Amino acid sequence: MALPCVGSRHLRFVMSSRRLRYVLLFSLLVLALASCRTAPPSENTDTGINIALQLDPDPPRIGEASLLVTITNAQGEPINDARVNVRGDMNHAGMRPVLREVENGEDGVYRIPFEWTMGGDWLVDVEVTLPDGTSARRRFDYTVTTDTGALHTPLSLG
Ligand SMILES: [Cu+2]
Repeated sequence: MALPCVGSRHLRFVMSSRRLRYVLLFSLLVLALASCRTAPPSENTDTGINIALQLDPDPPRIGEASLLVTITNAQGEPINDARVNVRGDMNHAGMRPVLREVENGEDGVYRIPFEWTMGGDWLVDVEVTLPDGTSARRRFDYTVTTDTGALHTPLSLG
């Protein structure tokens, strides 16, 4: 499913000249950047819609939680009439995503009830749609701890 992040070894045979080698390296770099992008852009400059996400609790742990999505326009003013869709997914196959949709923000903040159903690495996709149909999307990643807090001590290995 995921594209390979490094160049295949069998491409080596075509590197007959130095120039070709640079072309190849550049192509591989572009491919790598396209398929391995981990950090989302800090804002959606194309639409002017800014999406920020805070967690409660933070750091996240298994169980009930709230996502606080803050949406502002290019001038930094709050947007309260957007539809916000959230999809929480883990980085492994076979898991049911956690889906949420809310519509009313207050001071640009949309409080979304959520649940971290499993510990591990999560991807949270936030999609914002304005009444005029303009939409923006941003991806966040988090690691959800299995530690439930002070009452619980994880078993040590070995
Ligand atoms: Cu999982």
